[in-house]
Amino acid sequence: DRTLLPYEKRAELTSNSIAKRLFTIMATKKTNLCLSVDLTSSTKILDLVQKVGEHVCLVKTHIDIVEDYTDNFIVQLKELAQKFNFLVLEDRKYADIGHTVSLQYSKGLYNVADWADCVTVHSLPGEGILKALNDSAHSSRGVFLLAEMSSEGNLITPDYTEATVKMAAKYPELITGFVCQKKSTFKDPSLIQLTPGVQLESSKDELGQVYNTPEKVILENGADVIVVGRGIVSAKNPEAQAVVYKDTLWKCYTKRVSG
Ligand code: S5P
Repeated sequence: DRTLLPYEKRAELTSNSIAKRLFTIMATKKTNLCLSVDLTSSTKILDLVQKVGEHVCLVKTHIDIVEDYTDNFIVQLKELAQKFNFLVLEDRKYADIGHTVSLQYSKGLYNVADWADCVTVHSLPGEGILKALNDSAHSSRGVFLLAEMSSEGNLITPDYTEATVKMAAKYPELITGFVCQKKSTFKDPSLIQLTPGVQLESSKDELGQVYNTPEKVILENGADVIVVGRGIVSAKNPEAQAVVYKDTLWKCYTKRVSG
């Protein structure tokens, strides 16, 4: 059972440099919280990350929702990443043919390849998408492959999930882990389970998002890194709420690994 091993042990098993760093950061900072900083103003993003950076292992961006993007925003975000020791995941969910994805990844306004430690990718187009990223990513980069989604009525089937996990096994140096919902989705302890759809206050939104509790996603469903967006971003006091999430999530993890 991969989920019973502590993060520091799993750090020793991985072939992907970002998975190694992320496992190590979690063990050192004692946090498995990923903040999904889904805000559209760069100042608001930087303010929030300044406040909660010390409590998270990973900051997840949707760079294409930022209305006032500049290269300097990235410089400042990366300075915060250095200062607080977290990694940056650009949640781009690439889903095109390999050639197009290699352009989307390393060209254009955002030049994601330049700054994101890892990115999210759909397996839908087939292996070419991973080949493309493998060729254009440098050695300290990672991919979280979408094997399942949190949203109601999504079209991913068990066969699709299984084929996704098989596809990932061909690229051990590239793959950091899976975005997924279930413990049974994969067995390899060197890969990281990133699980979104967590909120303490609510069980769904109006557009199909489904929320589970920290206990459920960590103890039952095998989550390693837990993505929280609006649970923190929309809280009255995001900093205080980030601490609540961090403590609750970490308690579930320590319970899990102590058997
Ligand atoms: O299945 C998924 C995969 C992802 S990456 N379901 C998700 O919700 N996400 C992302 O996690 C989504 O794009 C959003 O940025 C975040 C969840 O945000 P929240 O506000 O619902 O916590």
